[in-house]
Amino acid sequence: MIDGDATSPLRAVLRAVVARDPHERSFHRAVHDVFASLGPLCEEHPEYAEAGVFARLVEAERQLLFRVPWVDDLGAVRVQRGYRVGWSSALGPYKGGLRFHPKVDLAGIKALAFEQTVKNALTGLAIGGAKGGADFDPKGKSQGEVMRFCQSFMTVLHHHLGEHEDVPAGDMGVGERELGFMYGQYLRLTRRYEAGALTGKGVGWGGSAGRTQATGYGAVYFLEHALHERDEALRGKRAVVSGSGNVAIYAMEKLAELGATVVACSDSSGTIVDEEGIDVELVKALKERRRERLSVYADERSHAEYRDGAAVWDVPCDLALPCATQDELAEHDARQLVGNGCMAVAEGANMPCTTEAIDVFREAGTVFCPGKAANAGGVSVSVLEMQQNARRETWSFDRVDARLHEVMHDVFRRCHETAEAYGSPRDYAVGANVAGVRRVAEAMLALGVT
Ligand code: NDP
Ligand code: 2IT
Repeated sequence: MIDGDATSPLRAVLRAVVARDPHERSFHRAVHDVFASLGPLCEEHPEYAEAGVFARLVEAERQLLFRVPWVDDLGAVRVQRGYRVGWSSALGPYKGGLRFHPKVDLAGIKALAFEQTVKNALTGLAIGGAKGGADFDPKGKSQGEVMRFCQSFMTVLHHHLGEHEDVPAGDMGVGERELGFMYGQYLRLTRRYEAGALTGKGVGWGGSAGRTQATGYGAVYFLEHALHERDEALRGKRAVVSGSGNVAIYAMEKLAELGATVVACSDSSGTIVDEEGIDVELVKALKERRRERLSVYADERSHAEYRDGAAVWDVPCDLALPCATQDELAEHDARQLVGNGCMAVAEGANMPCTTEAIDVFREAGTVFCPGKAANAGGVSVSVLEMQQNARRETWSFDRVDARLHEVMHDVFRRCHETAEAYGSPRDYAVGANVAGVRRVAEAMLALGVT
């Protein structure tokens, strides 16, 4: 709940958010969960509310909603909705991923763009916040269909992009293949080789080494710091990871490299349990190259068990990393994890744990690493990609990984110190929310009413 009396500025702003768009529940939740941490900050800085900072912070600077027509392989015309929400440019150009998934809608994109704004501020880098995507499902589509869709999407969006304006990247359903098709269309329409207009590009055509690994690796680096605070380490721990996409794969790879055993991962159809440790190379082959369902893993590794329709949360573990999608870990899942002795949860995905689940972790004293901090490695390496593009340089994987280590350490330190300073020691969600919002708020004050 939000602290303070019923007339507190935070409550008033939250009430106005709900009244203005009463059906946008996922957006309300994103604002509520950040505002719940801000009571002490709001008291310490009355000038924020006086300058309308909170009221401005819950409204996107701009929202683009557009038609994306495309022709499928049978010649039928199909129509999708495209979105790009530029939330805040107080700290830099709009920055955030594009998601292609049938459930994409405006409220969800607003929630993610708001969250991204706080995350990007927390990195300490010069980027604003944005998110976008479309209700297009790349699953089951041919290569040609995906390409035609991406080209149509970019035909509208290219007018609004650029290294100084808005720089998208990938997210769920948008990987190197989709970014390639979109970037190709961007180049064709703008007639400018502006590599810094999009990140997550392939290393052979303007991308950065280490961007593919960055989100998953970064989440594990953050978790490592949080465990270290408790005199614990990754080595010897049992971990479960939900999802088997970009974030999940590289979280699993780094966990294994640092001595943990990942015993389960999943996709939207079911879970694989492999007590010998998930074979990450096999998951990569299935998901990155062959575009198969995860169930095929059990056909190729006979000792592994496939649980149709199940999630990973009831597999006993020390560490749990939700790396698939939002609201995938609910209160009963949290209770199950805690009951099984899970000591730490690190969110690789955006908002995967429900508010109630996070409360369970808080009460149980489970180490909780919130997504806007733990998964900030992806967007941070996107900034390294922009830096390389601007200087026409190519950095080695080791150089990027060393910088990722530094950024994740900075993010952890900010969360840790801010949580302590604001009376919630070791509550990294409070630390992340306060540190991120404070940086945006200070910039907004300095820039006047914009
Ligand atoms: P991908 O599309 O690469 O992978 C998503 C994975 O999640 C797939 O394996 C998918 O399975 C699985 N999944 C989807 N829904 C469910 C479900 N209900 N239960 C179990 N598994 C499910 O996306 P990313 O890995 O890029 O993104 C994952 C999360 O991380 C998202 O929340 C995203 O916003 C966040 N994120 C991503 C970043 C990035 O750089 N890519 C950066 C920071 C955060 P299936 O194939 O069956 O759909
Ligand atoms: O949620 C995220 O941080 C991303 N999808 C990555 C954004 C980016 O611009 O790299």
